[in-house]
Amino acid sequence: MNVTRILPGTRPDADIYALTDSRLSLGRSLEEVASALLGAGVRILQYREKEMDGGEMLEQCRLLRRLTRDASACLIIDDHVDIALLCGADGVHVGQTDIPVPDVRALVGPDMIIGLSTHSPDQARAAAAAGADYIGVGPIFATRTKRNVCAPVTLDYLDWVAGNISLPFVAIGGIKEHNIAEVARHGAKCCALVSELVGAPDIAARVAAVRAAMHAHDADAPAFRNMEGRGAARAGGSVEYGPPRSVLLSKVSAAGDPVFRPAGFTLPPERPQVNCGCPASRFQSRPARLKQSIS
Ligand code: TZP
Ligand code: MG
Repeated sequence: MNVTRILPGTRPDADIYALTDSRLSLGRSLEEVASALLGAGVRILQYREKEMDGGEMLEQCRLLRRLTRDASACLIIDDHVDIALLCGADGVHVGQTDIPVPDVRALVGPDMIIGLSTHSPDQARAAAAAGADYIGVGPIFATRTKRNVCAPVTLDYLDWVAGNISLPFVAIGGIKEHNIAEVARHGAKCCALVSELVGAPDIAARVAAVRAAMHAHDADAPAFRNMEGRGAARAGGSVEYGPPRSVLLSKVSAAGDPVFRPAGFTLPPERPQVNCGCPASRFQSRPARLKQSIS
């Protein structure tokens, strides 16, 4: 299998992870939306459609495979292992109630990337043990995009993952231009966005704006000075970047794991688990405005 193995946050242009959603695309075709994202330098693209027949999904994924291959971008398919295999995707992304990671691995083989959504420390640890290649961390904020999503895990869970998990991870859920800097400050080197990107009238401009916002805080870091155009790392581009931010960070966790976290970082205290059906409940310590229910 010839996999374009771009894992979240592992290189400068793996900072933005875009997901498709035909309901939010302002009537534009998948080809138009995907071409705009890829042309703007997005290098991780997830196909995510919830209400479409399998045949049409496969056709769309084959189109995306062509577009992503031409752009040297990574294609991940949400949920559908069969479609991922049939279209030759680079990876598949599953949730906690989908086919378990070891079973997905048995189907797709050793090379295909497997991403797993997580909402709690237990799930994050289990994801690593199960053989996931990266984890999703979210929903960080409230979102209307995903139905039946659990309450926001808040930035507290992101802090915990950044300090304790060595797998690549991507923050997701309610991330927008106005709050992405905060998410990055809490350790996310890669952010996944749906409505903010595919719902933008000018997708290329929105990608550039989101990237600029995400990296605004990098300006103080010596390694990121003079990185003109970082936000526009584009199709086929060969922009040279400074060393990743991780080299500036302390490398040893309290548990001795080789993880990266800022000097002076302290782990949030463990909180008792409240059984409300949502495994993220232990992190629901943020203000009530972040706890609003999801429609
Ligand atoms: N998983 C957790 S939240 C979410 C998914 C797929 C949707 C995020 O959408 P948006 O529009 O970026 O809030
Ligand atoms: Mg799923």
